[in-house]
Amino acid sequence: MAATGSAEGASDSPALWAEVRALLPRAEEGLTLALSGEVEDCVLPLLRRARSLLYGAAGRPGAATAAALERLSDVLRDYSWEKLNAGPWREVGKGWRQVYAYGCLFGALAEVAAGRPLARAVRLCDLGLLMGASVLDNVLARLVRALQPHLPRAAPRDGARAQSVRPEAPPPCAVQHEELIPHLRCPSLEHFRDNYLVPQRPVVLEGVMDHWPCMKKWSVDYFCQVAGCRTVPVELGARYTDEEWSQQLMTVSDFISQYIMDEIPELKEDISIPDYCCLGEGEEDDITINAWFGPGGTVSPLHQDPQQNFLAQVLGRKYIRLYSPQDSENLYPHESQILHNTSQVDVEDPDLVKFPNFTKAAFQSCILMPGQILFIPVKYWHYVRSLELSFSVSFWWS
Ligand SMILES: O=C(O)CCC(=O)C(=O)O
Repeated sequence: MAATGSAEGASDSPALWAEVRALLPRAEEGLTLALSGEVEDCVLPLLRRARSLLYGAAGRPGAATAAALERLSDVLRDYSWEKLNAGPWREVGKGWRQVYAYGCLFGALAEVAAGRPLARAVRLCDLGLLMGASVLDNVLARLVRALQPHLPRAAPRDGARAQSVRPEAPPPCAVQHEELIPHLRCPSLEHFRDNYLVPQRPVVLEGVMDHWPCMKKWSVDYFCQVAGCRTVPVELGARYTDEEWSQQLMTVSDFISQYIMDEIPELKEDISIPDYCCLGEGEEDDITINAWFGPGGTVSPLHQDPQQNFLAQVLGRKYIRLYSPQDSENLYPHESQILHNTSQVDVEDPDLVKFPNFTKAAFQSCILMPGQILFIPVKYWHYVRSLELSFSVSFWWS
């Protein structure tokens, strides 16, 4: 795909409009506006009006049509946004999330039609992807993919490399009996299954991700270049159990510039699902891939997850401790349902008056280096502290 935008990444190009338009059904009836949940009746005429504006124009819509489409997008997004934020997330109807996604879609299309710089269109797509529900065969993901090559690439920052290591990373403190997690180089599937997966023993795998493109390509500059303008949810605060912890939507560039100094397919192409996942019973599509990107000192408090996990380290090092699920009662899980998978103990500075049995829990630890993959069995408690700017990818599988 050739880049056709101007220096600001403007969309003032008939070729770009044609490319974007080709992502939508050819005929107006094809864009059914079908919703998978109930919404108030007043919304449907707005959706239909936006659709007919889009299909009424032969070729790229003119300025007046683009402005009308933008106004409808604003109304659809504002109205559904209220519904999205009216109660607990799990109670938000899918229909309203789809209305929000349509609002974002019409807004992004209006931006392209108006020939404006593309950053806002990309932001609208990202908001729809994050807060909306899929419509038209995930059109927002396809649209953002089409727009991205037309955006300007951020200039690399002077001399900065992601791998700069803070030499005086605080040493992990040893409180109890500690055992090192064993390391293994490219074990066969059978060996991994029989000695680690079946008995549910953690292991650090080496050499498995050496060929992944991310090992050569990923750096902070690279993230700024390929994803700087993408909006992502960012967790703010040292650990999610802190009072002042919060989440905010911001662009990758803002996050990197403000806090370091998902959902991005370009980065996904640089990793592979470890072959060992085929030993599970689930389908490959059911594997959840999460990216963990943050500055040195970021802590994931001791917690457990309901699936097997391969935590693959790409940039920076992480200090990791593992506790067996058999030790759960010595780890004092929070009582509230929402934090029931999280220990109350600050594992590197435990309050032994409040949590005296914590010393009874044996743990294994490692410093996970770039290129290593840690196998964390189902429900194994894990505590993670990044020792410097770090990027890891986890694969939750069953
Ligand atoms: O790397 C981290 O900070 C946390 C990783 C984690 O908790 C997970 O992969 O489940």
